[in-house]
Amino acid sequence: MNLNSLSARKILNSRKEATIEVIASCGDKKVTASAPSGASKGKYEVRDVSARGIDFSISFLNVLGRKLINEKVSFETFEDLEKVEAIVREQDYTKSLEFIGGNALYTLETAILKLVALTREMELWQLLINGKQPFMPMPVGNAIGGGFHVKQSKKVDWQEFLFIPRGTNFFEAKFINESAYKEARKVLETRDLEWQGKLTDENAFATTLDCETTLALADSVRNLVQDKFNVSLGIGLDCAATTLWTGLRYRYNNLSATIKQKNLSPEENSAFIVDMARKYNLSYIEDPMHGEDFKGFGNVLRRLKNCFVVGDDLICTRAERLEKAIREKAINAVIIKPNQVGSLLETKRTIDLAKKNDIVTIISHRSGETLDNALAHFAVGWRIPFIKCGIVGAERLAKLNELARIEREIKE
Ligand code: 2PG
Ligand code: MG
Repeated sequence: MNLNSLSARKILNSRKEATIEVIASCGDKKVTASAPSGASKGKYEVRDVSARGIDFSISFLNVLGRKLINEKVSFETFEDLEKVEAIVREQDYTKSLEFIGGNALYTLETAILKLVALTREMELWQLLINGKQPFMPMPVGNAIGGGFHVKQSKKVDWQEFLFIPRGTNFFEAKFINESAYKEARKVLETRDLEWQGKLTDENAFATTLDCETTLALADSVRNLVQDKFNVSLGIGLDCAATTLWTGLRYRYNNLSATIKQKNLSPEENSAFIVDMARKYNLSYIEDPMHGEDFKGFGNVLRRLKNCFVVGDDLICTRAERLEKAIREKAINAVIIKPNQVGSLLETKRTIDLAKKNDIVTIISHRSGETLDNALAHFAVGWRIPFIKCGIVGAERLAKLNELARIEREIKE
């Protein structure tokens, strides 16, 4: 496939921030790809856009697009992205993609892959899966939240309270999460009298309750849903602990029903989280400690059985950080966010390393999202067992509905 056109423009994401969209064509085939953006970012993520601003990233893409067309660079496989990255690296050799921005590279590569798939008359996931057997990921859905995803001052300190259904198929699991979301609203209305209907950036309920009371609420919702549908539902947390870390201690503003403000030492923080995980039988804890604390993650992991201890800000989708986490036995699961590194080739290297070392992978959206559904295809194409992409809202449903469609087509 040779490109006939490739251009970039500015669009708004779900948080009404400007982001990049790439439009590419070959003959009468045309695709678009757009990039998400995080609010609670890891220190080792690439920049979203160029240090010179989003307009510079867009101009860069427009110039690069002309170069790819003039030089008749051809793309047939995922590995052909090497050709793009070789050119990009000549322009920007910085680790954090200071010059072009990670979202420029991410949208460019995603658009090229979509176009390759379209011209080869296959779906994006089929291009990526390389003839292997597909299986569907299970959804990890954010129903209640706080932290950096909420503006109001009275909020829960942890960023996300997640439901993880054990459905027999994706469609059923998605339905269970939607039901849990509806039940959560009803329970919240009776227990959080200060809640004014506010939602987080990911459309989760922005409770004013403290950490432990919110967990107890999630536990009631789990019981209700399990009884109603005779299914099994797990509860997870994304503490996003880097956002609470002051450099010495973890600052909580809404810790428990009896203790409001408290600064916990690293030992106290991990003890509190382990205690909560045991008490509420959590099956998933993301970023319990701040993004540099490999040892602290390891302490949590050692003390919990049957629980995913997940590195997000700790790893930032970087293979070398995952290597360190494996060496230090810090985690047993890892978040994969392609735009944390910009490069899809690097994203895939991190996934392969995780799989080789029995680290569970969870592909994830960002809190600021677009209607792009590529994430659903990455999940199936790279055979990733879990996808974290919210429960409701157009930009979240773009991925969930696409997965339901893919599942139906795989079955046919
Ligand atoms: C996270 C994400 C997505 P953000 O921390 O896992 O839920 O948030 O995109 O703001 O980094
Ligand atoms: Mg996270």
